Amino acid sequence: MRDKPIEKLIKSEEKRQAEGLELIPSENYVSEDVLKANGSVFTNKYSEGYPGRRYYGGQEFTDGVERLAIERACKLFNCKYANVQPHAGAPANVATYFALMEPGDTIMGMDLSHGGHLTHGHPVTYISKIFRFIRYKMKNIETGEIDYEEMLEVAMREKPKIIMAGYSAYTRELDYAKFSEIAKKVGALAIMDAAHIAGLIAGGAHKNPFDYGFDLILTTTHKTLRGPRGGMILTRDNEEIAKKIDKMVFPGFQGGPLMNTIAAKAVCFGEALTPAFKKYATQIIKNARVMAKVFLDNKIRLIGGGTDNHCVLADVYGSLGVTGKEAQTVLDEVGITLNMNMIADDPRKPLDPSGIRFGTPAITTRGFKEKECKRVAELMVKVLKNKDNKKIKESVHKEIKALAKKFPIPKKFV
Ligand code: DSN
Repeated sequence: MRDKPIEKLIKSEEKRQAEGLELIPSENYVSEDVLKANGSVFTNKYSEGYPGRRYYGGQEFTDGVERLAIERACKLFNCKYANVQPHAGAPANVATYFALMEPGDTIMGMDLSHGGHLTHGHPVTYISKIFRFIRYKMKNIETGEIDYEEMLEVAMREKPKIIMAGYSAYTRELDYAKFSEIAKKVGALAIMDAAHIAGLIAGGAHKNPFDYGFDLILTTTHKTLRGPRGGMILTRDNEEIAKKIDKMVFPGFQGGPLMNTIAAKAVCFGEALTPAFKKYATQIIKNARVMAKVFLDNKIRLIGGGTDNHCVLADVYGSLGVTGKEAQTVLDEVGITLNMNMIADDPRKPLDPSGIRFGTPAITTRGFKEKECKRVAELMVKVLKNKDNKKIKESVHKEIKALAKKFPIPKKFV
């Protein structure tokens, strides 16, 4: 590369990723093929519109790429329609709201501190000024059980047009049938924001919301799904809804699609259709459960009481007197990257909350099984309990580096 400062930063990031362990639950490593497609000449091409009806010439090959991405996405999630153009998860969510609602309409979503996402209506977002967001919460923070009775009661009263499921920091599998039943009762659409667990659904390790009557699944493509950074909107079988979505994504909301990213999405979906991906999806959960158990055995409170997915949410402040920010910093020092996170009804502030959130997608991609995950969790607890002990931190860092070396980031998965 001729741009030396940027080359140096890329190389440094490569080294950081290779030598440390990535436990941020929304991050992963893509295959060399995904990376190649993402860095391909399709980045040069404008292709506003959809396959067969574009506004620019020279679309002989872009159409093939987008058609393949759509076909594979539909096969993967067992649905009829896919829009693979959203640049990321937030635009996918916002375009969906605008496609299916009028300003002032009501959307019901999970409270942010109980695991919901900003785009499900947090007051800091601009969409919260356009639509009316109402909340539901967990009924029992210790088990993660959602308060379905309250959800029904509030939905009956407030008549939302959309009920959103799917979260950023939630560890239990959902009762999709209950969501659908409530949505039907009040005439709302049931929509799943599957960004975090799309790979678990695609790999058959989690139930598919479409099998339980959900109307749409919105997702990113770069988390458990292990593709390029991007978004996607899936519609089960309603052509009218799918048409509204297409119209809102383009020209309603976005301009030219990122064809290089769509090519990379197609490659990722192809990889996710293989038996190897099923094994990976199942292993993610086994690994997260082992890590959760180590924390529980050490009497560290977990929000939801454990995990059914890729993610663990620990109340480190309540259990160890270490704040989320301190935990994030001290673990970073020993080569473990994760993020501080609010816990349900957190008494502390978002920039120094009570919790940490960590997950297993990236280390599972690296080939970690239960044995290694148990060890990593033990080392995390050791560091958290001895956060000021330099000697312990040095020895843990050494062990983490050795583990990372033993499990290099793979270039191929199938
Ligand atoms: N930033 C994503 C996450 O880390 O969960 C959600 O947008």
